[in-house]
Amino acid sequence: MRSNSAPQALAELEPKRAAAVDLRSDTVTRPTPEMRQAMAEAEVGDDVYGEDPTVNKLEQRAAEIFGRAAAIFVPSGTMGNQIAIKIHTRHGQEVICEERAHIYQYEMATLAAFSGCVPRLVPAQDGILTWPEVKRRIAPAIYYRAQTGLVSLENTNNMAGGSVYPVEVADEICDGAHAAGLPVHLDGARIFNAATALGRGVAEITRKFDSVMFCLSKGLGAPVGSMLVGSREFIDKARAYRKALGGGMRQAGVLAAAGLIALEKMPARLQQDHDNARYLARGLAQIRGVRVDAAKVVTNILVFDVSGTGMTAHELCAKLKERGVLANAVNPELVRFVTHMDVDREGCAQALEAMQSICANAARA
Ligand code: TLP
Repeated sequence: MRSNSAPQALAELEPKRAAAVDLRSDTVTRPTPEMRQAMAEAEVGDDVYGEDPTVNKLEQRAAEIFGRAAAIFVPSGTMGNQIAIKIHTRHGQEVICEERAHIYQYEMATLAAFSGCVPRLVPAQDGILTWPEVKRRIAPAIYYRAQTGLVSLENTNNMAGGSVYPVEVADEICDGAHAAGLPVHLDGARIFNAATALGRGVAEITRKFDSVMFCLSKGLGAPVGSMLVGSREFIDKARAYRKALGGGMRQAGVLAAAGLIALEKMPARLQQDHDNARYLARGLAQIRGVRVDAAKVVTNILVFDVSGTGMTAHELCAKLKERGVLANAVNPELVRFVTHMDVDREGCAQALEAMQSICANAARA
């Protein structure tokens, strides 16, 4: 292990901000100057040998903050989720999840390719499952039915507009699943946003889950990386699967150093992103042809219906781009805006102005 001293000029390097108002995702956040400094100065070693002190510290802090025995640093949220699914299930089983779940929609069918499972999809109001809805999808113990291997929840639920599980609802699902002999995984990519919205701690709102994945590289601003937390035995298995997937990183302390700042300091600023998202939602609700319920925007994601504007979501996003506002279409009707630390209130006002003028032009045409 060896420590590197920072090149002098680095501290002065203010990262250049993109000119566009980028509402595509909170994944676009760039590391802060403090993160860059910590990265340059990080003590490092070979993490595959367990010898990177900065990675070890990050894993220890994540375990402490979540009140768990152990944690592991993984390159991405996708890898964290898929390792957890692999550990909890066997080939030929079903995984119960909400129909918009990231593990199903955006993880390249790894659930099937790697774990040999199929999703049992559940539609849910605002993306929030309840125990009765989960319970009726658990396969009966009949030899000719594929058996349920896992229940997986997502909090916040990304594509349902960043919705948040009330603690009692998630707890009841965990209790019910456990009583039925099933483990429960949490895709908590944005669990700090959920905790902020609920005014509760992450350990408290996740304590009943068997495993939790959360991302450092979204609203918390780290450049790369996610964490998986759970029991010691679970994390030991996760270490082997991470290596199998090519996720064994060497001097990963340069990344973990930024991750530590993300974990310790950045949750405190998430409320600003939530306030900006609510501000955007209120503005959008005034625009003819746009449908959004501002009261339901409780974190940093808004998914709104633009079918009344006469444009598809893709057409609208192309027009926004011409005006320096980047956003993603979820499908032909829905657009997603995600607020984060690299978009301030002024940027949000600019996005609203662009929306107003594009929709007014479309209405005239
Ligand atoms: N989400 C990304 C896209 O993949 C859709 C985004 O822009 O929101 N779980 C949830 C709930 C996520 O939203 C994401 C990323 C992940 C897992 C995966 O994380 P990464 O991108 O690190 O693999």
